[in-house]
Amino acid sequence: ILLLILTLLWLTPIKASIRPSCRCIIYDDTFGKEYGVFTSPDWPIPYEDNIDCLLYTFIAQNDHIVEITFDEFDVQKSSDTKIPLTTTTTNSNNIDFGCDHGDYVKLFLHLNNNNNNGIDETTKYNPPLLCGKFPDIEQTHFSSNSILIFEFHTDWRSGNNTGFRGTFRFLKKAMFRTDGQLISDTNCDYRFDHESLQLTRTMSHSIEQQQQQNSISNIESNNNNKTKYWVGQRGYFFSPQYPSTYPKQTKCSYRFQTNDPNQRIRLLFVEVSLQRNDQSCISNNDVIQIYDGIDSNADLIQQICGQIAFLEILSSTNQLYVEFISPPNTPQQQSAKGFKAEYSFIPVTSLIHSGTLSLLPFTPPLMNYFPFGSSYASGIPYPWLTANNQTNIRGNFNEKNNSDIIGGIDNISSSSTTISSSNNIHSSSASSCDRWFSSELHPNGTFTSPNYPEPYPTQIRCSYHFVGHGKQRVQVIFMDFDVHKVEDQHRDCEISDSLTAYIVTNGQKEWIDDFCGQELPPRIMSNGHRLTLEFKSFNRYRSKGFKASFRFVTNFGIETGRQDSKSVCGFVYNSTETKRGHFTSPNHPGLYPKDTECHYFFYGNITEKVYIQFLHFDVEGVTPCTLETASDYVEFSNVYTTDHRVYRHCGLKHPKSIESDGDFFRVTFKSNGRFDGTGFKASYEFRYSPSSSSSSSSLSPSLSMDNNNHQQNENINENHQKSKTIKTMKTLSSSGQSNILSTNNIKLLLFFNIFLSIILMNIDYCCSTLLSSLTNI
Ligand SMILES: [Ca+2]
Ligand SMILES: [Ca+2]
Repeated sequence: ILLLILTLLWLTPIKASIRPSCRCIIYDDTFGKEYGVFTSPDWPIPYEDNIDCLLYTFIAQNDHIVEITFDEFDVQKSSDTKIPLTTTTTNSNNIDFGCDHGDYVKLFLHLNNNNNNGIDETTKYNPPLLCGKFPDIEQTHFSSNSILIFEFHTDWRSGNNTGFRGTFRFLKKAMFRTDGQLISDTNCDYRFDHESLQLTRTMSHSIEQQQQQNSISNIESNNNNKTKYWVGQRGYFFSPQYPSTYPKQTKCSYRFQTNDPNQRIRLLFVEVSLQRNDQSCISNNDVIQIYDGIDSNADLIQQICGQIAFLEILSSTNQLYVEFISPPNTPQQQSAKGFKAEYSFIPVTSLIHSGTLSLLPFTPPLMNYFPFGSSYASGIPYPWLTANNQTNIRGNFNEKNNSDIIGGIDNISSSSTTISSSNNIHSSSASSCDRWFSSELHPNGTFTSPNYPEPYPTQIRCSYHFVGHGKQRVQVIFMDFDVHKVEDQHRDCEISDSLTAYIVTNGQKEWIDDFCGQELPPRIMSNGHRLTLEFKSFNRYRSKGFKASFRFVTNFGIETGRQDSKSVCGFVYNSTETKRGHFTSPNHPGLYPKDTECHYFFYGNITEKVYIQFLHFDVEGVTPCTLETASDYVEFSNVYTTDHRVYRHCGLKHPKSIESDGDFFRVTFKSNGRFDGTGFKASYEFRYSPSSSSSSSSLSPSLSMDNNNHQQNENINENHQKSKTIKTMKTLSSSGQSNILSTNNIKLLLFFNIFLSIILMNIDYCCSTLLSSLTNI
């Protein structure tokens, strides 16, 4: 009854203001089921022409939001205008993909409950209009308040299209509440101040000392002790209106700090869905910036743009600052969902000691927050809850592995009986062959195979875990390598003794390479602050194993230029400092790390131009090196952000030479999360060039190729492709299906487990629906 009264309150204004020609269907109940169902008229029989305006109105209780998901979608598209993913020109005219001249679904996601005048022709809808078929349209949509309306419009043209079928449900708003303290007079600036109880207990006798270690927090708690807002050890924070689309002109901040200098802040960006385009973060409007300190003056350690899942950030101190920016005055673009992130305050000791580290990477969601059981987490299941040990970074030493450790090994056998439980790694790790390297303790060092330089034992499996923080990457450089390789199996270490490298991508452990034989492997770099190497041996061969050095680097293995603290990976080359030199891709000559973006800024004198020549080029990708071709690329620009022309290069062809238009030049390297190469090495030179714009045409899309190198490149190419194929297969087999599943697919799967309730479709006037509801009372 309460629901209906609320319904009545909202409906009255809605009814008053809609177009008279609009008919209305209301969904305000799922009748005890998790989901309700809606369809287009006569579905799956093709819908009629000239429907003009049919309003689907979803009304939740005041403290709920509405989620709708289209499971089937086939709406006539009158024009085939397709917006290219390479939005080098962000033209707002293309936003509706040509739907506005035909049949469409028009979404109203941000209707306000309080001063609600319903919708009319002037109500702002949420672009884009939906028409066509999957994957042209986004499947799932959320309201920001308790009402969601969409208009179904069909024109006079017949198309024999079946329309749509979808499900809706109501979600508690509390699921998406940011746990921090909203700073007064701000829209979305939050603080997350955490008080370590342990510290308070142990240090209560020396408050002065405590103040020294964390002045800001304590000054406030002294002045204002009673209203001090402490957050828990763990919680969530969200972009505004999440999971609905975030508003333009947004600037939010999230400041984390703890009074315990021996705690770190760990963030896990569970889902990030910002404007999807094909630009590097430096040219992107909407961006999340993460600073390793109390505010934006601290070092920038991460920039997130586009779409990504399960990205982990670790602070290097007890403070962390996050900014989310969606600037004003940007052209109207497709709206995006924003982000969902989890924070936690963790003791440094958990980064140093192996046992607690295994709890570290991922914590389960706050189950109670999700009203419909454990599997719901805004569309993405938590992979560590479902994954087996092999795809789980935690499962580095499961029981099966433990039983592989047999006697006769000096530093292992004595303890093999104590390694009985995977939960008990902590206590026994010191005597197993697993090793943990945290940058909190070891900024660099060396490690070896067991017994090195004596032959390593048979039947072992050892893991070497590296955990950095901030923007640190782990770099491993091999010094000696002799691991028994089974011949006949060309370039395949699968059945040989081997050393295998894994990183974490999208929250999953991912294979990057493995090594065997006697050839010294190239240097390795992680894509983030974690890296795991696994060494395994089978039979009795007398190979001595390996020795390698590791270091946690913040310069991405780029040895030249001056690093710019305002970029995550930015290097400045100034003509006043050096006139010529070299620069390389990260980790060169090793494989470049995945998911990495680096910028090289060249500043010349006013009379100079920048001249660049590539000496080596291997950037995995296919022309035109775009998002659609899933390519890594090297991009050139004559301005700091976005050039009006974008010149990209990928593959093995390299430009012979490139000259800037003027005294500034930017080179950007960007790699994605799949496949890699050895990157590039290039020389640069600032050349005296007094007359401007005379030779700007040298930077043309069809850059000349060095013919001498061409033949050589072809050969390299062949070998390269071979190894790529092997890598592809391995990646697929090791990472399993879960990596391939998109959010939408996972959602579809979920539906198989859900009991659907079907609501009879009443195509009727709003008021008569309401009347019949009232009659039911
Ligand atoms: Ca039509
Ligand atoms: Ca790639």
